Parts: sequence; structure tokens; C-alpha cells
Amino acid sequence: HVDDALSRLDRFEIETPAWGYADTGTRFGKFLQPAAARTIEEKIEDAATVHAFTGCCPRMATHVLWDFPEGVAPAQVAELALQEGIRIGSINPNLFQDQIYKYGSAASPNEKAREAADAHVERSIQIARETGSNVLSLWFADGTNYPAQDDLIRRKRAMASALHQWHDAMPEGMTLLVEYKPFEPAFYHSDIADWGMAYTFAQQAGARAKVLVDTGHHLPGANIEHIVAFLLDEGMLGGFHFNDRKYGDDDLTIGSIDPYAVFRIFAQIVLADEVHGIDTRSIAYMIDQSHNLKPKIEAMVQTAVTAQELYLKALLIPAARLLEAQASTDIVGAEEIYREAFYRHVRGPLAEWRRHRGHEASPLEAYRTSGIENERAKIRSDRRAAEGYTGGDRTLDTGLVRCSNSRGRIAAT
Ligand code: PSV
Ligand code: MN
Repeated sequence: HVDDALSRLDRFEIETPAWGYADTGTRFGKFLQPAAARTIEEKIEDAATVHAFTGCCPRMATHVLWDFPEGVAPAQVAELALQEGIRIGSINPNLFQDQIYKYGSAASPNEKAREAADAHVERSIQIARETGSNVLSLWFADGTNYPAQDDLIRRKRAMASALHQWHDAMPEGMTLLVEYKPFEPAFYHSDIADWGMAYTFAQQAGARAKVLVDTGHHLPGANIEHIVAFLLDEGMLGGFHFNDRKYGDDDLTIGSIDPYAVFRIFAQIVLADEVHGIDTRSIAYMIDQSHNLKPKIEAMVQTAVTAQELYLKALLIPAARLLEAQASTDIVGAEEIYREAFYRHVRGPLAEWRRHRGHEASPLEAYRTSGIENERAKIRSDRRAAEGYTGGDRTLDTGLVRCSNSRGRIAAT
């Protein structure tokens, strides 16, 4: 059974986020790391390093505003990624940072804001075409902060109509992912607050729209694996943003707070496939973590490896035995099957499996002893100093520094 489970791990690819390699912070401040990436080239370099050490992170998600400032040719970015050994993954429009979005984007009462959102998403779709990406991933900061601030039904209709229009503007093979989040930055209502709203919007948008489950975007106590099972059976689970949370959406490392919850999510995916024959192959697994304090690459390697470990444990659940226990209402027996799989030692078999595939047996240890972090810190500090960059003044690195020609790679057109 272990070998069988391991062979299924081959198909488990995890996308890492470009924004997770840059300096980020909270709304109270941003603390810089000398090795953090600032340009798209540096982010690609880091994502490629994560893939080189783990062998399971072949794509990097990009954020349009931060990674494709006007003047940067998307095809060249895709080409550079290829040269480094990865591909450009999901394209994430930014519908929240510009002043025009003060009252929202697609649901804003301001027509100019809705038009800006349309134009930005159109451009994002074009970038997806040019980079060879087939996933357009939408997260909205849209919402209100005060009771009575706006008309909730008007906003709902405006959101639905925008999503429908954007869905239809996508080329054939592209998927639209609709992400939900209960609160923040909006603190009274969010226009897509939970999975039910994301599901409804996705259905109304069209056949290629699916729900994106960001594990950190649930109110305390929500049963995420139940949501996952429900969406799977409806054919509406588009993908995940992995992270963990303690209180609210806080970008903690997946499994760092509640690994058993992550295991239970993976268990639903494995059982949907094994017991119900549901096709789970097109689920997009993506990390959405911006680490303010952990070194970025280490955090990303640690996250990918943790996800592999927990997924493998779920793959080790003996589905037939579980079904038997469930059918005979042997509740304790059924739960013990979960627990046995969860407490299995998987690091040994995983190391062996990696070695066979020519990867590092222990990716995190290998990276930590590689000296890359220090080397990159030195190169990037010097580069920053030469460019007179100080940073630290904004809570989010917009990455709006134009990719420089001087390093001779991505030409600004
Ligand atoms: C903000 O909450 C967020 O973390 C969402 O989860 C998005 O997926 C991500 O930023 C990128 O826009
Ligand atoms: Mn997310």
C-alpha cells in the first residue's frame, strides 16, 4: 500500500506564490529580509530554487500588478521562468490596491472602479495567454465596513455580472477560480464571504468557473473538509490556497497549528477518488503564505514538504476497511483507521521516494546547509544598495520597481 500511495504522490504538484518571496508585512509595518526577492526575476529565481530542492513545485503564481508592471513583456517572463526550470502558474489580478478601489472593484458603486476592474482583468487574461497560464485566480477585497453603507443586492448583482463577463472573455482552456474570505479588509460584509457565495457566483459565471478554498479563509470552527467533500461531489472544487491560521487569515505555515485538520481535508480528496471515482486530478494546489519573519525560501520548502507528508498519510488510509467500519457503524474503528494513518511515520519512505526520483532526500535540510540563503542575501543587499532602494515604507511591496534592463534579462518594452 505504501508504494501505491507514493506513486500517487508523483502527481501532487504544488504552486508557490511570487508574493511569498517578496518582503511583506502587516498593516503596521514591513520588516525587510536581506535575501527577499524584489523583482520578478528574483522571485522566479527563488521559486525555481524551491522546485530544485523539493521537485514538487514546478509553477509560480504571479500577481499582475506586482509582477507585470506596464512595460514588462509577459512572454519574456514566461521564457525566463522556463530557463530557470519552472512555469508561470495562476494569474492573480490585483483588484484591491489602487485608490480607485476604495469602495470595492467589481461590486463598487463607482462605475469608474468597475471599469478599471474590467480593464485590469482583461489585461490579466491577456497576460495569462502570453505566459501560457491556464488559471485566472480571483480574490476580492470587495465589501463594506459599516451597516447600511451600500446596497448588498446591487453589489451581488454587479459581482455576478462581472464574473460572468470575465468568464466568457477567457480562452477555452482557462479556468476561473473564485476565492472567498469572511472578513478583512472589509469588516462589516465581504461580497464573497463564504463557499456558498463563491459556489453560486462560480455557477452563474459559467462552466469553467470553480471555487478556490483558501484554508485560512474560514471563521473559527468551520468544518473545512466537509466543504471540500461537498464541492468535490458537485464538481466545483477548483483548488486550494494552503496556509494555516490561529485566529483569522494570518498566513501561518500549513499544518503548523492543526496538521490533523489538513490530513482530514486530504482524506476527503483521497476518498472522493477511491470510493466515489470522482476525478480529482485537476485540483490546483497552491500555497498562499507570505512570511514576514521566516526566511522565504525555507518557509516555502518546509510548507511543500509538510503538504506532501500530510497528503501521503491520507493516501495511506485503507479505504475498503474504512467503508466496512462505516457500514457497520463501528465509529471507534473508523476513527482509529484515520488515526493510524495520521500517526504513521512517513518521513523515511518519503526520503527514499525522493532519492529514487533524483531529488534531495531531505529538501529542507539540504537547502539550509546549501549556503544559498546567505549568498542571495549578499547579492541582493548589494543590488539594493546600488539602486538606492530602502523599502520598508509600504506594508506591501508593490514590486512596481521596473524589471531592470541592466541585469540583461527581461527587457522593458
Ligand atoms: C488576501 O487575503 C490574500 O491572501 C488572498 O488569500 C489572496 O489569495 C492573496 O491575498 C493574493 O491576492
Ligand atoms: Mn488566498
